[in-house]
Amino acid sequence: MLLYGHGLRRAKACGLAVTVPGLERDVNSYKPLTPETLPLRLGDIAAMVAAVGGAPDTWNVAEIGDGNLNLVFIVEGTAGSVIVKQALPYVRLVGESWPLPLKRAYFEYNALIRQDAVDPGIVPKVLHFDDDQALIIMERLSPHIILREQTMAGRKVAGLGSIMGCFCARTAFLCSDLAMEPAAKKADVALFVGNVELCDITENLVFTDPYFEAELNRHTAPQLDGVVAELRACAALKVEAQHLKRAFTARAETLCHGDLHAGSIMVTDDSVRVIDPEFAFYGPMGFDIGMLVGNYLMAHQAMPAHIADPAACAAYRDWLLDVIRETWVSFTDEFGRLWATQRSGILYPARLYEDQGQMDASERARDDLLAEIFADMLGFAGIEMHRRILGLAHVAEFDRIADPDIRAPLEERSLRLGRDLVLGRRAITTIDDVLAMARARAAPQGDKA
Ligand code: SR1
Ligand code: MG
Repeated sequence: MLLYGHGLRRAKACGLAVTVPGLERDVNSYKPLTPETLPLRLGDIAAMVAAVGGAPDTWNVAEIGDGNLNLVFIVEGTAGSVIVKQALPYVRLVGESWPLPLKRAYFEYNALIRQDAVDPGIVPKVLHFDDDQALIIMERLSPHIILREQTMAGRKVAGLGSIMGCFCARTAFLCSDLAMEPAAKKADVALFVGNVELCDITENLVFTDPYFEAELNRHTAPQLDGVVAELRACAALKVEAQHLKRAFTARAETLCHGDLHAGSIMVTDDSVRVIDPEFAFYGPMGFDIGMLVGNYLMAHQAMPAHIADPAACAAYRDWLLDVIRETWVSFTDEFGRLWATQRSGILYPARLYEDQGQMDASERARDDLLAEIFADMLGFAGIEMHRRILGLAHVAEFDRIADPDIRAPLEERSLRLGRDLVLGRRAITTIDDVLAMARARAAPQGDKA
């Protein structure tokens, strides 16, 4: 049977089994944790006891999950604290009417260990994984906070652009056929291809729902009704959105984080860590960096509502644009370094280029690939900007603007910039052009809208 759209959810509701080989679990033993049951249930896990310290019945446990999908607990004891993340069998944001498989914890665990291997220290250290209970016990990042909370407070993060550019380049390059052994790469593609339901969320909520009146959508109405109608009537935009969706579904190039927004990054003023790769899948090299850039661009557009002083706001917005530039520059630098030093996979082999004395051919192949990633990045950024304003899952940068008459004009600027990026992505050639487009669309300084 072919399942498409929200078909997987419908299939499950009808009792049709959708299984992934090797991922059968003991469904009867799974039970969601509570702060009361957690110490007893996890108190005999050696890694947990060592990290938290003291007797389990003295642990302080708090459920802090405010994301869309899972339970998240902080567990504190005499020696320290850890995070326990457990999948729920449904979408927390929506409720039990939207079932979601527990196996997403397995994909998150597998993504975390791969991300740590290619970019050591960037993700929380995994202390324990329990497939049946769909839970991961991991390092607690402290005093880190979610990146979008930091940016809405107008606080900078030293090295943000370069660290995230490197992370995106390392995962893009080292988890692809540019670097991996073909058998290992194909085994990984096969492993992550099981993350069907999380990809289904992205395929629908990100690439499709924003462009028609889907049931789960919401937008600031009636203020945005005009621009929403305009976007949904734009044939070229809807064609490009589906070209990008085809890239998402068909191009299993590399291991993508899959949900790299400003809520999937934790920071201090000088530290950057990546969390939450449960949407991991094999996809286009420009997907993660595109989502990330889309989030920075939304923060840039929304900032007048968060920083009252016009001069401070202008300076902070310039910093956000610098972060975008630095992200892309670091991505290309790191990608180029890996191209020169770790191109051991089956693609663009040195025996065709460098070994023949043709450095120029190697550089041309690299630059062609980077140009393709750049265009994809802009397309995915634009789509992310649309879905976060028109779809089910919004961003706090806009949602926390209480007055719809202030929020809507800023959202509209973002929607229009997103459209410009999606439609213009093949013609835009430099990151400075993108920053100029963002400036041109932005609300004038001192003007909240
Ligand atoms: C139903 S899940 C909605 C969104 O939350 C996640 O964080 C992903 O971004 C997903 O698209
Ligand atoms: Mg998440």
